[in-house]
Formats: sequence, C-alpha cells, structure tokens
Amino acid sequence: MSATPLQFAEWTLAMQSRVEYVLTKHMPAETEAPHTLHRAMRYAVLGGGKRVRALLAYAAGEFCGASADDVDMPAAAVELIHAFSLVHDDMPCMDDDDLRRGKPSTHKQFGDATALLAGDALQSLAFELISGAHSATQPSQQVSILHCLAVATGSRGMAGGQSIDLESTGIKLTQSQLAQMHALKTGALIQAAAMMGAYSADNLDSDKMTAVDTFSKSIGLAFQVIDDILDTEADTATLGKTAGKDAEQDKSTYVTLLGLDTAKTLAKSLYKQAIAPLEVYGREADRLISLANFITQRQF
Ligand code: GRG
Repeated sequence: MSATPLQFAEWTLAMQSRVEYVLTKHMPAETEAPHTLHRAMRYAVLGGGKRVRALLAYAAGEFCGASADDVDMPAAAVELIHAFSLVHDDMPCMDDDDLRRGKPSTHKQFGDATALLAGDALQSLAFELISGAHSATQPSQQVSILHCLAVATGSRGMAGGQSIDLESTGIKLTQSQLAQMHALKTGALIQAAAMMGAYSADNLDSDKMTAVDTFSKSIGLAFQVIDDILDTEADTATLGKTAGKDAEQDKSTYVTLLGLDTAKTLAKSLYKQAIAPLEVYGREADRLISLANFITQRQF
C-alpha cells in the first residue's frame, strides 16, 4: 500500500508502463490492414499522456480488492475513449488544435477523414477489450463496466458535455452551469474510470463503492478546475497542447468566472471534498488520496 511520495511515484510509473504495455499489445498492429487507420490509432494513443484515468481505475480497483490483472482491460479501455475524445476534440470542427501531447494532432498528421475514423475505431476498440476474451472479470462485472463506460461516453456524459460546450462559446455561464458542463465533458469519464476499477473487484463492498463514487465526482471537477488554471498559467511547451486556448475561443472557464486565486481555492476545496469519504479507511485509501494530490498539484 502506498505510504510515502516515493512509493506513490514508483507505483505511478509502474502503472503507466503497465497500461502502455496492455494498449500496445491489444491495439491492432501497424502491419495489419488497413495500415493507415491502424497507424493513426496507435499514433493517437501510444507514447503520450499522463494516463490519469488508467491510474484512477487501478487505484480504485486496488482499494476495492481487485488485482491489477482484473483492471487491465477497463484501464486500457478508458484511455482509448479518452484518446478518441482528444482526436475528435482537436479537429477543425471542434476545438481546432494542431498540437496534442507535444506532437501534431492526429488530423494534422493523417488528415481529417482518417482522424475521424481513428476516433470512431478507438471507441469501438474500448468496448471490444472489455467484452473480449482477455477480460479478467466475470460476465456480470463486464456488463457493469461496459454500461458505466457507455453512459459516461455518450450524450448523457462526455459527448453531451462537449455539445453544451459548443453551444456556450461566447456566452457567460454561471458557476453552476459551468460545473454541470464539466461534470459531463470531463468529469463523467474520470468518474467512470474509478468506478470501472471498483466494478472489477469480486464481492464489491457497497460502502467502498459509494466512497469511490463520491471521491471520483469531486476529483473529476477538480481536474477540470486545474485544467482551466493551467490553460492560463502554463506555457505550450509544458502542456504539450496550445496554452491560452480558452481565452482565445472566448470560453467560460473557472478562471474567467472566479479569477485565478478563487479558482485555486475551489480546487483545494474540491480536493478536500474528494478525500473526505476515504479518510475513514486509513492506509487502505492512501493510493487514492495520493492520486488526488497528483491530480490537483499537476503542472501539465
Ligand atoms: C462523440 C462521444 C463523443 C465524444 C467526442 C470531442 C468530444 C466529444 C469531447 C471532448 C472531451 C474532452 C476533450 C474533454 C477535455 C478533457 C481534458 C481536460 C483533456 C486533457 O486530459 P489530460 O490532461 O490529457 O488527462 P493527457 O494527454 O495527459 O491524457
């Protein structure tokens, strides 16, 4: 169990390598036809990203009693969905960004049509991995995991949040409207990542499940508040994506709404809200709490 920052750093590196290995192994090879599509899919997914959603799945799984083997497919699947959303988000018809994870966005590298298809195929692959022969969990757990990921990805989750975001450009949202939009656009997938980890455990304890649910809701929102702060404070080289994009596109953010200092205070209070239901579990919850720290103190 994680206790010191060094142990957490080691665990983080181990889990990031682990999910990278699972993704590398289970994604179609570039040598498999259609070559361009498979190259674009691998380009969008491999060798980049903090893998926060996979880390949440592994940490929540461990907290609830699942092994890392049990969580491998859900962890890989949530990263595939996340990568798919980034591919589509970067396209000219959405946020229109040329840079992602420090390299040209997928549509800049492969063209719009291939990027669109790569995103679609990554989404399908996520569900294929969870429901396929390599899944380590029982069919009833797989159904819970599939349902959780499907809802978080669709119009009642990420796609819905993105739609609200598109409609809100140039409009000043209230704090509660902003929170509602981000709960869907960013929060739903972060929450699903943690819940899929929980559902990977046999005989899931319902109090632990509730604790993970409450934790992940608050940490999902905290993630977005920090994202808004970094968009203002960090530079493009550090972020690996274009900084200052929100202001350029006249978007409501926590920084434009509250100012930098209040946005930082809000992130701290969401962190406290997130870890509150875990504190009763003592050392058992160390990893999730360290991860909440990692998310709220990240620099990119
Ligand atoms: C059609 C279902 C469907 C989805 C497409 C484009 C879109 C709809 C949704 C966009 C969702 C989106 C891109 C939200 C932003 C989330 C966010 C803050 C991304 C950055 O996440 P990090 O920092 O990135 O975890 P890394 O690169 O570290 O993985």
